[in-house]
Amino acid sequence: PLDLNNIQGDILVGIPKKTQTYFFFAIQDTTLFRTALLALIPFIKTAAQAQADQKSIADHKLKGLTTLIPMTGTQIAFSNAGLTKLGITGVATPGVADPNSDPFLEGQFKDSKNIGDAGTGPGRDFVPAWDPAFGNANIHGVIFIGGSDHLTVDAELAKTKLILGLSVKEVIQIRGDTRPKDQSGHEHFGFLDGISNPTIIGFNDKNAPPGPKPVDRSVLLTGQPSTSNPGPAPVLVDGSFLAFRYLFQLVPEFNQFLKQNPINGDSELLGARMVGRWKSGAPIDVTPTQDNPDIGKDPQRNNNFFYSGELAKGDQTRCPYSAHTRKTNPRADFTEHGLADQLNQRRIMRRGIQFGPEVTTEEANNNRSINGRGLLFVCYQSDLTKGFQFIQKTWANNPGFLNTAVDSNLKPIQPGLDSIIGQNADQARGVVGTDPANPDGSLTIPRFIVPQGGEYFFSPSISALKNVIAH
Ligand code: N7H
Repeated sequence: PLDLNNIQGDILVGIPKKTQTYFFFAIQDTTLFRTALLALIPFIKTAAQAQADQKSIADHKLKGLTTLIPMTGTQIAFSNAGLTKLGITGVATPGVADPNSDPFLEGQFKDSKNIGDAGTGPGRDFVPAWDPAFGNANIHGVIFIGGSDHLTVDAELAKTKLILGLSVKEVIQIRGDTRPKDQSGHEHFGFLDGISNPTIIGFNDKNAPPGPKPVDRSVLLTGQPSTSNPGPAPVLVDGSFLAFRYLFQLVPEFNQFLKQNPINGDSELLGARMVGRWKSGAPIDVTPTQDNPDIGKDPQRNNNFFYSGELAKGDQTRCPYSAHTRKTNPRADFTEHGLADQLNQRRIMRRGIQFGPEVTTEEANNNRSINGRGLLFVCYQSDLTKGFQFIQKTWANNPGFLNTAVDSNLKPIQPGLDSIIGQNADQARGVVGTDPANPDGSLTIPRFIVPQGGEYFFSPSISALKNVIAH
């Protein structure tokens, strides 16, 4: 069984959060740091504790109470630069022979060109156009604290910094906040997010709402014993790789584009066909021509769709291949073509939070962003080359995916990039299929998501923190 007291809470359960502060640090003194880490470990929230927190929030709501229960959850993860500084070896992507092409070992700065970010310079001297805080191997680790409100989280962060003392220095601190009132749970373009995450066999697959098949825990957790590897390295057991992306969203510009390119007079329809869901969360595969907020908020119906039947045979009338949800989880496009195992390996657990203020009247009137806002994207997987890196590079940024390479019987198509997250440096992206009446027609979509940094981290188990890293 899963050891829920050993796994950090965010990976399989999720730290309940209205706000979350990310404290990115560089280790100054390894001896001081190990001592501080030992003192910090009891405050790191486990999966079992996160479950208890979620239950108390659910019980509170059942009683009809709308007040927030003050709570926080602290998590920690390390980059390869951090583990190297601490003399820890053995955390790497299995099967990647060349350390210069292991995303974890080389770090996200070196991988940025590969995943489509803008920047300058040739080959391995490429410098991404990022916030300089995310410079090459600049960041050794991140402590992030999610919780109910700023006051409670700030107090927990102050306590954490006292424990850390002079062992680390801050590289950058970023605060994320869910959006206000009825937009809570919606990302900044306005779409309900956090609906589709993988369920795990033997953990939460019973009573799970209808949706994609549950996956093996080894898709998300490293160091799971198997017949071929009965005794995985202690540092890897119950850990997970965490991909962090600092993604700015150009919201007034996105809204203007929808206004200028309606489908059949309907701007909301264009947005829905770019995402794969309406703003309410209702899937366009279920309700292709108009939003249905009742479906959007109903867990029994909002993830129960598969792009199956005619759709999986190359049809784009209900949902284009370029839609964000179809590009990043092609469901029946794989399962109806004998590729269910391949699809399951690509599932990621998304745990991001929004940052930045609401669009101001001035920004809306001028269709131009003045303030920075977007998504502090976080996802977990046991292998970055199968999860985040693969989805971004080989699916979202690849104009040929999904195509006849998956099934030679499919009608040949060239879907273009993922309408939302597809990255082609700073260039506009060509996308096919947004207009259901003209499925072969293409649309040029400017870049509305601007990556400003990121790093690949490893999120160790409590036992690995105690017995290996702080040792
Ligand atoms: Fe995406 N968006 O608002 O358009 N995402 N995403 N994402 N995303 C999803 O189903 C969004 C990003 C995935 O199982 C929804 O939970 C934005 C990256 C995956 O059907 C919405 C950004 C990557 C899924 C958004 C962003 C992914 C998913 C629908 C950046 C990976 C589940 C809600 C600012 C490389 C697909 C839901 C499935 C869903 C949006 C980033 C991946 C609304 C704005 C970088 C796997």
